[in-house]
Amino acid sequence: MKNNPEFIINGILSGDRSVLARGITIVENDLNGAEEIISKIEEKTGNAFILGITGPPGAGKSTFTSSFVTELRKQNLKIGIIAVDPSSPFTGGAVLGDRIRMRVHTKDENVFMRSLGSRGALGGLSLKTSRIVSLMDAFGMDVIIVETVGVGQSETEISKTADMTAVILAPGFGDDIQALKAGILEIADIFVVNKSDLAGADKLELELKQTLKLNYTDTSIPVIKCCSTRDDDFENVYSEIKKRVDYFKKEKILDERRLNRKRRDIYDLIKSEIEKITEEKIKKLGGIDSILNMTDGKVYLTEELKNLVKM
Ligand SMILES: Nc1nc2c(ncn2[C@@H]2O[C@H](COP(=O)(O)OP(=O)(O)O)[C@@H](O)[C@H]2O)c(=O)[nH]1
Ligand SMILES: [Mg+2]
Repeated sequence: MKNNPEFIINGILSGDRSVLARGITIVENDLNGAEEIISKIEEKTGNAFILGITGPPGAGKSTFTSSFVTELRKQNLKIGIIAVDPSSPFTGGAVLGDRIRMRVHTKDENVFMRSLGSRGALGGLSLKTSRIVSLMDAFGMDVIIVETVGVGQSETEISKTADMTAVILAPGFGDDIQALKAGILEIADIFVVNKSDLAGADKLELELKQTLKLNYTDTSIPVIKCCSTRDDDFENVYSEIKKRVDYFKKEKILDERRLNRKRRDIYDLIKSEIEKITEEKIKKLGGIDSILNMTDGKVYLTEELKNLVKM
């Protein structure tokens, strides 16, 4: 009863936090009813602004998120936070979450935080993230922040769920700009130079601006310097990000991003269906060992095997 799709959908649309949590669990683990929930919730989405926050571990993403959320709450905005940590199957996600919770608004009814690990990753983490974003969007969040660790391909992929991505750097973590993964620089719509209280922040800012000037055609990418352990800078952080959002809206960049997100999600969805079919097929053929027997232990597609797969 409690997992009944209709119950979940109504609960989410009426703003019930515990039902939202349950709905996320259903979608995250691909439990019965997930597709129905998603299909009915989709039409209620599109209101939230999705901000991706990425960068090297330790740069201060969670701390930044926490202070930024404090500022957003002054504007009375409802906030969803998704912390994705694909490298840590179980506890990692929770640790990230706890770290955010330490400062952010545990008792604030208008902030909802969720951690995502890589468990149950069938279908891909970006698709899962995207779907959880949709649930939060339908729930009525104004802003949804997706924090991902900025290393590797999968994180870059997840960041494409966002309408806009802020890359957070800090002295000591990415002060050698050249060493930064090209991917992380390319996905940035905004740069944040965090830990402005530490030596090296000015140098990092300067180097970053020079790199941008040399390598980028889009000269509008802002570099925002701040200290995330204090709230002082965040009025400015907010107004800089707001300016960028307005620019994105004006240039219709958001529409394009959202269409791309849909394209990627449906692609991932089909891929995950094919994955399921593959699993079933292998089972039908008697399991992976009997398939190896068919090929005399060699790894190649015999005509017989090809035909069996197609059947
Ligand atoms: N000095 C200083 N430390 C910071 C700042 N922002 C974050 N930190 C610290 O950097 C460490 C890593 O921060 P965290 O937000 O967990 O980084 P994440 O891994 O990118 O999410 C923590 O010990 C924070 O307290 C800052 O602006 N200045
Ligand atoms: Mg973090």
